[in-house]
Amino acid sequence: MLQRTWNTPYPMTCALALLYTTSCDGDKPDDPVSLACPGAAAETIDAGDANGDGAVDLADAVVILRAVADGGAAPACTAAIDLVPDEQLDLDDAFSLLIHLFEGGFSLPTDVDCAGAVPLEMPFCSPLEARFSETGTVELRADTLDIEAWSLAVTAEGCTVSAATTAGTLGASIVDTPAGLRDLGYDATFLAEGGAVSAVVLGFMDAPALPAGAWSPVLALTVEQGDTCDCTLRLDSTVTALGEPVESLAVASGGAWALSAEATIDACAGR
Ligand SMILES: [Ca+2]
Ligand SMILES: [Ca+2]
Repeated sequence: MLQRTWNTPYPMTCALALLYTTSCDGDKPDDPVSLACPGAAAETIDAGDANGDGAVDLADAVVILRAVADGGAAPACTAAIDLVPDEQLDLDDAFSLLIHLFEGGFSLPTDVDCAGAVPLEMPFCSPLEARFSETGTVELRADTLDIEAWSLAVTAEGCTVSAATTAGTLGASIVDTPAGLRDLGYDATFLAEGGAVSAVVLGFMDAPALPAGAWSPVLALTVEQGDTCDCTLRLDSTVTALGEPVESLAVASGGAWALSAEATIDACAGR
């Protein structure tokens, strides 16, 4: 496995080791739930893995978008992200990856040679949290990271998710009423077996971000009660809607930052 130098003091390095189930000789951080870490460097880089962290997810589409807009780091391996093969990196490559991930119908190339490619440098673990409000709205908060995009995989137990939308949240468009922060960008929000998925990129050529240091509503859910009024919502599972299996993550600084949350809300409230 490629080794990356993390110029970070203990216990940050320790927290990273814990999350990736490698060895760690020290004490566990007091509050590991609130500490998110970007993906680690991968041994090999496959098609679509623009940041080289070994996973193909929304963070890679954002890295391509930022590289096209000339405002971000060059992807780890150009051959891995020329997904519409024309030896050029442009919006088509980013769109195709978004369609592959969240809508289905686009297959990634299989014959990619990225020997010797170097994964992108990632910042260190940082406070980043997700939660559900009492009404079932997903909220995100980061104190130092600029969250430019997110994908959410929501599962429900004891109830049914009957609607999922970014309307009324900061994931809504700037031209919506009420206005969100999404300027063009991308919004793929679907109901799925057992819950819902939502993938949002706040901007294509520009890079708007959620406000730091505040809870931001990003996905509004409507739930129908089951046998009781208790409705447990979680962000800790993989859910598939139309595209690839989706995990819950926030995208900041070119990396994918894992999210988790769980709450039991009252599905009978207001009835
Ligand atoms: Ca990746
Ligand atoms: Ca291309």
